Amino acid sequence: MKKIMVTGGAGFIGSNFVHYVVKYHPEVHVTVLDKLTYAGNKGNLAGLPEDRVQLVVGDIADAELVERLVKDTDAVVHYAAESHNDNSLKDPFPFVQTNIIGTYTLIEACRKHDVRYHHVSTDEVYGDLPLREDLPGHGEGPGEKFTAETPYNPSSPYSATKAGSDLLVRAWVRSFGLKATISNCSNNYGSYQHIEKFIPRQITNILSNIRPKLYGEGKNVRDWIHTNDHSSAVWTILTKGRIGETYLIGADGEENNKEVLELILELMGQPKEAYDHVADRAGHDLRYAIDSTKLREELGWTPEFTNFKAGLADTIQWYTENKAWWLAEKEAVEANYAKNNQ
Ligand code: NAD
Ligand code: TDX
Repeated sequence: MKKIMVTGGAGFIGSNFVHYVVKYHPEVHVTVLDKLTYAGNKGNLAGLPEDRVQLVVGDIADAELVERLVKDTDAVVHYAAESHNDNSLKDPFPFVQTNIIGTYTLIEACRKHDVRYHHVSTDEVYGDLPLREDLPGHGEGPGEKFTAETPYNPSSPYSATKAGSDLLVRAWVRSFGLKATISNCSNNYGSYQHIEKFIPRQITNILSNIRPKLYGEGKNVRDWIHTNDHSSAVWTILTKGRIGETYLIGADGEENNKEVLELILELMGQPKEAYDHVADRAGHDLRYAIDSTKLREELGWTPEFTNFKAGLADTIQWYTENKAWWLAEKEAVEANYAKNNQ
């Protein structure tokens, strides 16, 4: 694999993957296809060698452009998406357009030119799980975490469009022999994450003297993974995964939102109670938890960045030292949340 195309490579997780490939796989050239929406930032690719990484600004739903790029590549790794649940509740259309039509456009081009395709998706396609305390095996019994066999049951317009895109890929594998793999990962954190998302929103609130905002009671559980570990997992699946298979990516990082917020407050030297409870998200998923046994046992992947407190401290340091990356957007992001009392 000498040439790969990474869609959404100027976003949070896609750009991390591009940095990962440049660092660890010097034989590979990367073409990034990214529309540079509000969530994309050229600066996320700053410092990468021009002979290794080329940015093409364009839309994954532009069939002509996509075909031109795909026919000249060995593999496509598809990260581009509208990615924020709260936005999907306000205006679902861009989610349908990018996540479904965009994916369709990519897999059609890959099928036509017989190009290897990896589809990056989310654990949210499986819906949500009960809290551990309400389960007989306390979250460790059979069926008490998501596996590749869990039925799809998405809750939000975002997760429904991601589920739809996954199902398109599965159908293209079965009906057309598309050489595809799918990964469904849990919640990522790390540097370069857009400040609309939970962890960077709270860090940048504190840095802006705004009180952090917790939805509802904060009992909702997310299974946190450092984005560096997501990148190594995707590379492993791209290079060693079995065609047609779905692999779940997770690092056993379950925490409830209140615990995460209290840890951020502690690491930033703030009182434990210095936050506001705000309006809950409509249809808010209760708990996500990934069983990544298949990926670990079949492909030998293991996460490296499993000390959540240390990872959070590094992330806080990054947002503190890189105010120029987020400051200009902060006011508008908060004004948008305020419209919904969030
Ligand atoms: P992000 O919103 O930070 O980045 C998305 C990128 O896609 C941006 O650079 C944006 O400009 C680009 N993009 C959007 N629409 C486009 C279009 N029509 N054409 C070309 N480019 C377009 O998202 P992220 O958090 O980095 O997520 C990346 C992928 O990983 C998504 O597919 C998401 O569903 C998946 N995922 C995210 C998480 C998470 O915790 N953030 C977890 C699991 C899976
Ligand atoms: O201000 C907030 N307060 C709050 O309590 C925000 C923005 C969020 N929350 C809660 C909602 C969730 O329970 O924090 C949790 C995490 O929220 P998000 O960062 O919006 O992530 P989530 O909705 O869990 O989805 C994320 O993980 C799966 C990504 O945004 C998706 O792209 C990915 O598929």
